[in-house]
Amino acid sequence: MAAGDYMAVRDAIKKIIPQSSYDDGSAGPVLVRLAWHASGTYDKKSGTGGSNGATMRYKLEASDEANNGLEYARKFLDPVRQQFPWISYADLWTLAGVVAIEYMGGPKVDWKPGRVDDVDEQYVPPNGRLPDATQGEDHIRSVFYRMGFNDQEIVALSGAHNLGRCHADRSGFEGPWVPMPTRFSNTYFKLLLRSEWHKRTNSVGVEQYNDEDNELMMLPTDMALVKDPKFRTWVEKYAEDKDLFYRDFAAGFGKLLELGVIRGPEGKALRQYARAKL
Ligand code: DDH
Repeated sequence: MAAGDYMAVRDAIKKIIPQSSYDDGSAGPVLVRLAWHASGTYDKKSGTGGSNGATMRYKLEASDEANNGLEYARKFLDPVRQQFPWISYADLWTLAGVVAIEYMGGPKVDWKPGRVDDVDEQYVPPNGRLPDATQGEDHIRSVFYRMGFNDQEIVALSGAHNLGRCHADRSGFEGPWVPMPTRFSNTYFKLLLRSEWHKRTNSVGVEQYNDEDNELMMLPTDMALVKDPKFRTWVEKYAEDKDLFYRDFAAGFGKLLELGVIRGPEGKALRQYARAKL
């Protein structure tokens, strides 16, 4: 297969998404989460973090509690990487997120190659940069403003919780947000507004919000999106207008994957470019 044939890589990623013995039969949601966590370490002020370098390959970042369970996503992608050894892990992880979103019925997200893996361990971002689900609106804002996002983008990106589920042995939370967690939609926003959510202590002693039947769940950070008036305005818009949500989600996710990726003259990204701009 010719180096640079990203269409072939996309096809190979699509083939590993159905996983009959995993979760809801799909690797899609955990692949989206890998792309997000690989990128969401970005710090605008210092230019550190972000998807370039695939620094989650290093133990320090892989062992950040927030990244528990992402080893599944990385393992699902091993055969793809074996088939296309020329693609950087940084490109593969971000592309897999984009392919998974589209595969599950979500919008097309712009994606550009060029991320590189040959990044020294000293550039691994410190642990603790990803959001903590037990917190509220101030914490959410400080984490996402650090990356350069505004309130509207925060709510749009949070719509990724239409996908997948929480696992007690990974985060301490348990359950899916929506009844069809492998189908991209704006149901999460509708449920946030329409259902009654009850604070419950789950089977491993962690507080979360559940619906009447204990089938669906919300995190404390999800609830902050309807409590905070500025966030709530956007939750209402996205609950009403699916096309608007898809458009804004695609823009936000595309921006997320580009954070800290500064390409040199030949399109190759270098961590050093980001640092030189400090
Ligand atoms: Fe998330 N997320 N997320 N999330 N997330 C979890 C699962 C998934 C937070 C916490 C959690 C985003 C924002 C936030 C996905 C995508 C995105 C879990 C459960 C926790 C906890 C993990 C587990 O137990 O396996 C918090 C806090 C925030 C926040 O914004 C404050 C964003 C922005 C995205 C994105 O993709 C743009 C996806 C997908 C999952 C489902 C993973 C799976 O395995 O299924």
